[in-house]
Amino acid sequence: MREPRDTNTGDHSEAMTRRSKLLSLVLRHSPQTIGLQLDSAGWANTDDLLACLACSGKPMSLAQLQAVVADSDKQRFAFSEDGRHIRANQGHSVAVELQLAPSAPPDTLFHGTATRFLDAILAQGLTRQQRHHVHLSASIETAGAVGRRHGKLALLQVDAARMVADGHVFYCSDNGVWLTDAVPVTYLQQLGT
Ligand code: HQG
Repeated sequence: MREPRDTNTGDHSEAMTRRSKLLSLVLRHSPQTIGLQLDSAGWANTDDLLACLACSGKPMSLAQLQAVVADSDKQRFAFSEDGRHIRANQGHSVAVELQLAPSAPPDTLFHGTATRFLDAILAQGLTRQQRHHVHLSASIETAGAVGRRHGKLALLQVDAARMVADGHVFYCSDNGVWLTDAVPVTYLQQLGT
């Protein structure tokens, strides 16, 4: 099996995954855990982030941080153009305004979930739960991977074309995840897995 190794840091993927999870925690959900502040668009000052991590006993070098950003399989994080700021591309539970522009989605999108959520979803539609939006994928494969994180996979097809025609707004995050406020049941169709 391929063992991703970062040339700058000599790290194995396990350490990278641990750092990626730590960054997800502080840049999406709980910056206060390490005393970090995000601005209203979710950006943290890169130097502040490294200082706060060090002060919390979780030191990370700039090279290690850059490696996580570059290697993240889903492009979870992004630096500002000058590298002085960093943020998570999506998935926040803290209040941030990502300032994404509305964007036209493909006609069909997909959502992977667990079978145990199906009854609720087919009664209420997809709702955003702890996140800011419902997350949808352009590919069935990605939706499958997202759904399997939760348990036995259930796949839903979303009639995005009809949603757009009916006035629903979509956004595309910097890492290609399609976001919308909610998907009412009428636009959902269950697929075989
Ligand atoms: C379900 C990952 C009951 C929904 C992925 C999902 C994604 C309902 C779960 C990103 C419901 C929420 C987001 C309703 C929705 N009743 N359950 N009415 N409506 N649900 O993790 O979409 O690794 O918040 O189906 O790649 O699974 O974090 O959302 O199963 O892009 O970078 O409630 O997370 O990215 O789970 O995943 P989540 P998600 P990262």
